[in-house]
Amino acid sequence: MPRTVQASAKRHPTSPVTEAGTPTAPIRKWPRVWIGVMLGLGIGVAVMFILFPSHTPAGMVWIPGGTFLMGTDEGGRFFADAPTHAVTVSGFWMDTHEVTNRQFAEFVQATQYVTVAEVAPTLASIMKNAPPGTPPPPEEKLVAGSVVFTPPDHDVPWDDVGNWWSWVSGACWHHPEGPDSTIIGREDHPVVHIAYADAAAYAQWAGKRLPTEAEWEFAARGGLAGQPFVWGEKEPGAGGTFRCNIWQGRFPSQNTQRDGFARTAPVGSFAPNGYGLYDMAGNVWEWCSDWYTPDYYEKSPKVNPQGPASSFDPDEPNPLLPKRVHRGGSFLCSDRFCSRYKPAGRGKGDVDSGLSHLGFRCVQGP
Ligand SMILES: [Ca+2]
Repeated sequence: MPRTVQASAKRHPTSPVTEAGTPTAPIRKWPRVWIGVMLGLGIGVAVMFILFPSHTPAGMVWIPGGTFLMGTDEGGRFFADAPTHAVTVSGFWMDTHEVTNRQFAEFVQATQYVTVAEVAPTLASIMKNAPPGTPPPPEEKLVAGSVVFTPPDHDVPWDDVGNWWSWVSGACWHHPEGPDSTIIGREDHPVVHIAYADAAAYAQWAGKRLPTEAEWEFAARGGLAGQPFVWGEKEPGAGGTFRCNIWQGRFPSQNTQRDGFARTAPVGSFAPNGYGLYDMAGNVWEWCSDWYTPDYYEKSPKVNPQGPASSFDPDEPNPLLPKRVHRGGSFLCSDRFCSRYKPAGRGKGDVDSGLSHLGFRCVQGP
């Protein structure tokens, strides 16, 4: 009956019926609807996975990634963190805290790993990176050891770090201040005297890797934009509550320890940042995988920058001494000397040198 067909078609102009009166629209439209639903679900699941992936690795938190303003235009004594520039990083997992003595001991027990500081350097290894004309050190100086913070008992000029750093034979991760010191009682403090190769070996053993400098800074900011500190804008000790382990008093001779710690603090002693990360300011410096150059910020790629191809430090007698980036500052950071515990603050270090305020934490891809 043509009239009925026409009448029905009129009532459902986009849903014609067959002559038998069976609507065709469900047959033709449902697939489109389902395609839309499935696409929507798929995109939703992908977004949820990026934002909140399942199977959180133990001791890690998900850093969602995104675009942020890296660096600072604040200027100051250490200005290698300028200019501010937009950088995008992909999401990743990050250790909630610095690798502890307890964790590093597990690694050493499992692998029999020996750190750089525990092996006597060879003359060749020392001279390899020495400036031309440097006389070779006497043989008795070729002993295993590391560089230890040794505070003077009086004010000293700041232009010579030798006034508070000493080479101590026998200093290493399990003897942080020298052979007579121990980590017993400091199992949950961050491991220190870690050379870059040591940190990388631990990360590989743990199925992880070291963060890039961009990843580290993104994570340190904890989701905050343009704030001077990893927790926001309040000064570290505002209101009498300290927010990180840095230095109080006259650096380097007088540490009033108002934050409770003269040297390292147990990880997690202070409140975490917005991503749930502890000690992203102060306690110990942390290795990043980027080689160090002072001008990288001016020309770094915008997406997932990995650092320059090699290092260069014009402040060194040998500018080609291999150095990588340190981040986060340490218990030695003092507003009177340097404030590199701020999220943009950069450090740098000889890849073969551990120090008593240098450790690391790891990251892992999704
Ligand atoms: Ca302190």
